[in-house]
Amino acid sequence: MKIMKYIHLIVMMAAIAAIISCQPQNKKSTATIPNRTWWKEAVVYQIYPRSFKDSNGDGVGDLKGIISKLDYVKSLGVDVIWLNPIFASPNRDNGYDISDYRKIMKQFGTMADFDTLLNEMHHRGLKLVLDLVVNHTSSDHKWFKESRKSRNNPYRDYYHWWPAERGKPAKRYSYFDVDNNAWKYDSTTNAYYLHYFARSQPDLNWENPKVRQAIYKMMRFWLNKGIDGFRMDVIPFISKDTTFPPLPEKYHGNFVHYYANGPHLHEYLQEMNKDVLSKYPNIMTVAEGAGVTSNEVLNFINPSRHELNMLYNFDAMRLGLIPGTREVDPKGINLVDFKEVFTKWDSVIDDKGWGTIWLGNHDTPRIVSHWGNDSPAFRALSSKMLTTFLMTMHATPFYYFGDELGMTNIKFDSIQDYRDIETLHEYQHLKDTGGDIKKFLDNQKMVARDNGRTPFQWDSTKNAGFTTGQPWIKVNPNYKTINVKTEEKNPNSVLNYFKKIVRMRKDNPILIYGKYTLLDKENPDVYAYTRELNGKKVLVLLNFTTHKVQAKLSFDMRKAKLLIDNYNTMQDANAIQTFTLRPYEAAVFEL
Ligand code: ISL
Repeated sequence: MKIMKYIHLIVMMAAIAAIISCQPQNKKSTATIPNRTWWKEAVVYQIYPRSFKDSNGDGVGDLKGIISKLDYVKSLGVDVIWLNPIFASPNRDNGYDISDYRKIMKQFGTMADFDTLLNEMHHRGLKLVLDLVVNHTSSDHKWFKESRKSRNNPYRDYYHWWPAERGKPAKRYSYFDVDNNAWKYDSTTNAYYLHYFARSQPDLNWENPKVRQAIYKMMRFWLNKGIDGFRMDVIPFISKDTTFPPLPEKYHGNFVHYYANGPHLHEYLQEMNKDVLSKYPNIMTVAEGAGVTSNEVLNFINPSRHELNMLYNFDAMRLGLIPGTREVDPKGINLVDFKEVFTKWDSVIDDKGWGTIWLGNHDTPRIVSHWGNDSPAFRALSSKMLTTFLMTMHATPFYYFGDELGMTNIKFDSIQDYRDIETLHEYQHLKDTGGDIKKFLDNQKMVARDNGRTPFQWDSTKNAGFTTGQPWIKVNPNYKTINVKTEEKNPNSVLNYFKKIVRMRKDNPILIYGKYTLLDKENPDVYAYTRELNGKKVLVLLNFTTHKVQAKLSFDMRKAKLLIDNYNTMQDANAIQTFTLRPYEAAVFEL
């Protein structure tokens, strides 16, 4: 009997050893984490190619420029680069108006440069995600050029046309149109075409199976080259009710929710998954979730639906703005609302899918200027605080290039400095309609997309080391002090803090997979939460204000181990029920 017991014991120990040795090599135990996936553990670094690094002196960033800086990207510790569109384009909306999906934009380089980029990235263990812009094309795309030629052209039904003899089509709002009108009359065939964005961005007709097949073929072309996934531009907008009924009253002023709920949207995403995505099981997909509410997110990302992996939501983007407008609210951002948004999305997604976390991208102002404080006293501290938030949440972080330096809004004084179609068209619209131009320009300093599109700041030489030519958009004059070279040398810089906290996230699965719980919910100044995994607990404390504040906690902080603090030092080590935080302090503890 005894011998049998020993044999049992030995067999069991051998089995346990085998199970442990099969686990992915992570420093801390992850034995009980279900559904581990590389893109859940990744940090995505978004590069706006136009503004990253110019290799040929034409003032526009390019692929060779990116290749020359891959070691920098690798040094950050991030895993994935998402590139904004790099395809042939007349650039009316900086590449979001594609004229040929299989060609590289001339200003950015050649297909050979692309192949080198992908190779060099993979060689360094970096993955590449491309922007898939298929709600619309450029009006210069061959399909549209054909489509507008005649009513019986084979490409006619690649786009949405409304014959003028039926009268004016029902109102549809457009994002970038000077008249706010998404229908444009075209005299060649006496018909209107639909464009949710600019007139130069006609919407593709996804209800036509030929369009869908052409797009799937194009997606396979890039996936076969070995790219690692797609970020899908306004993908919720693709399906339309082609009877184009009058817009229901409740959507006037809030049309994005109507646009994001087309009748066959999920059918098409499932078809795309079946025909394309499922054939490349190791890629990642993320929907730009404009117009998608937390009630709807699981329709896109619940694995049982076979659609997409992740969706990034826009709920937080309305905060700090006057409701229904893009005007900055002088009352500022209400932190209780901010916490509620992120907590709600986390609880809805729970373990039924996987979330994303982001605060800024190429369509937003710089995160430190909007969510933090870009005054000299607080810029670095608040940048680090916001980065702490992004790197300690229960979702995949999408981090915008330049935020790791604490780059700020440029705040142009003159309309001449702006390049963005959105700002320029809105300006024109106000001029045409006698709107308040001064108020508009003041507001643009805070919200304009160009604030986040100024050239990356490499060093303190001319044009921040971005280009030897004339940059396509002005360089932020603060590049003399805010730049990679200076920050690399300073152990306390925003850049070095970013690297440190990225490493911390990667070394601590609890920060990736751990359950998120909001604490001290009503506190208007502090965002406090715990992350829990396998009996371990981490506490995150973030002060969103310029003054000392207190978090109410029920932990005995005397036993807590400080993992990171943006002041470098721990204070209030003896706290029990409350914890005092210094201005914009961010502190992470193991409890
Ligand atoms: O930028 C916005 C508001 O300022 C958003 O409403 C934005 O238009 C929306 O999120 C869609 O964005 C995406 O598609 C646009 C392109 O201009 C954006 O850069 C892109 O991210 C059209 O392709």
